[in-house]
Amino acid sequence: MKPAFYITTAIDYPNGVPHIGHAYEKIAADALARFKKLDGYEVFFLTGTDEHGLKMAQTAEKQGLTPLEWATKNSTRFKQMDALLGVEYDRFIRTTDQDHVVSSQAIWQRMVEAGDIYLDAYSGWYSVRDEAYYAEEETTVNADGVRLGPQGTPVEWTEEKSYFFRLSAYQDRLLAYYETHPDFIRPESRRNEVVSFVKGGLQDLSISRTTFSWGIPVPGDEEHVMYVWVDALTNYITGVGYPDLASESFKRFWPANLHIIGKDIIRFHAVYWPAFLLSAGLEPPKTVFAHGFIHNRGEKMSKSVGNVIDPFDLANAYGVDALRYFLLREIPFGQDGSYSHEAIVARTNADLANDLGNLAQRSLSMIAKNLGGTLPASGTPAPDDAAILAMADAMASKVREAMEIQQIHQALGAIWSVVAEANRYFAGAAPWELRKTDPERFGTVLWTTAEVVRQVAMLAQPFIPASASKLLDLLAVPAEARTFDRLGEAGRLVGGTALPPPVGVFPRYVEPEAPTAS
Ligand code: ME8
Repeated sequence: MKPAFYITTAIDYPNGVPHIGHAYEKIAADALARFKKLDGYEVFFLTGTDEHGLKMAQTAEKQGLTPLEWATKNSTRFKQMDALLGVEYDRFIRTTDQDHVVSSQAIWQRMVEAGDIYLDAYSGWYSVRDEAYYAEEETTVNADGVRLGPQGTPVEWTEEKSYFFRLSAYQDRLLAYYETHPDFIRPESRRNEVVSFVKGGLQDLSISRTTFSWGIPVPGDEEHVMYVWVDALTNYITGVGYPDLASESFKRFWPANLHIIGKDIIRFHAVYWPAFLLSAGLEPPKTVFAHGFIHNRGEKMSKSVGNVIDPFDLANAYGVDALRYFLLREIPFGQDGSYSHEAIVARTNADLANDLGNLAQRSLSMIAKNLGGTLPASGTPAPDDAAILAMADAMASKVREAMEIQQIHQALGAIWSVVAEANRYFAGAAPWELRKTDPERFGTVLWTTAEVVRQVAMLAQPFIPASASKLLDLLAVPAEARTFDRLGEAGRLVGGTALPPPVGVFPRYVEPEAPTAS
């Protein structure tokens, strides 16, 4: 039986259409999921939308829609984004799904039974936009006399009855958990942040609201709806069958291997979530990985500045794989990064069109032109041939090592360093000269190059799935021979195989012509 691997993304607020930050996270998680699938795991990949809360209700009202209509409209757009970008999830969960309501009420009940939930009154500075209360000292008053929370959003003094979660009781257990599970929070810098936050002391958490009704009712007290984060985090267990602990999927996939989230929501995932799970008698996930933020030319994206980037526009302008490659290669996973037209064009043309595209195109068209499209035999390798082949064979373990610690950019770096070396090899071997002088070595160089391209394309599948698959088609690699157990010797190209006519796989990005002045 295959080992199991359960990976999730954050569930997005469908309070508008998706932006490039949403796309980035889903693409990264997709690459990690595809990698594991190709590497022999049974993968379950969960993503979705987080649809409750006051903000959703308020925006819906402004649009003249019910909250569910508004959520449905935008949730559909998130699904369309996934379809366009090749994000192949196993389930798209919506927190308005009926099974999720059942699951959220079940975990709540378990936390009640554990003695961790009590009713009290709450007052404090509440930000509707952040859906969070702040302490007085976290707020400031701006020049217009408006009080703002730490994220710069307006806060209002609010008093309500509320259920509380006894988070303060979990400080020591959480610290012990971080200590014994060094991989629970990644990257390392985030882990340190979380540990020092928890060491600073934890306050009990207000986890219900009575001032609005767009949420999951608290079991046994319908005047309250759950705080949206209780319901949101629970999606990760609903997705694999909670509360049915005996279900095949729950037994197989919980605890999750990897929650991929952005750096702004690490506290919810690395402090509240494991505390809720421990309270309910469930194991916390194995790893929470926080990625960085994407900025537009170094500037924070915001609707008011008008520099929010639409992933649909980008995919249409540059191509899906060029966009995926750019985001995953350019930004060290875990750090912030920037998007610009120049940077994506540079990556597309240098790495994809020139380096990999030309290598494949030149070698394959030589086979088509001079050998009638039949792959030559491997022949007797000269030291140069053996060296580049050895480098290609060593690539898988480097890529795997990087993916194991979510260093996606390093995985791509390892693949593209083989591409660079293969280009040097090809230029040095000068097959166009060997054709007349040494036909046997001519064949060996072309076979070797094709075999290196095969392994590059195999390992590139998680990142640029459509293009990698086209390359493998050009090498006549059958669909069932594209999993990672066929890397290296196990899947060598065989001389004598008929190859289809080569076509370009990586188009260069050419600037659209500027309209001529008239
Ligand atoms: O936080 N760059 O939803 P969300 C990179 N519903 N990532 C970004 C980003 C940017 N500019 N902006 C946002 C929520 N993100 C909650 C999650 S999970 C149980 C509930 C990331 O739509 C952000 O960090 O505001 C988060 O991981 C995801 O996009 C969804 O953000």
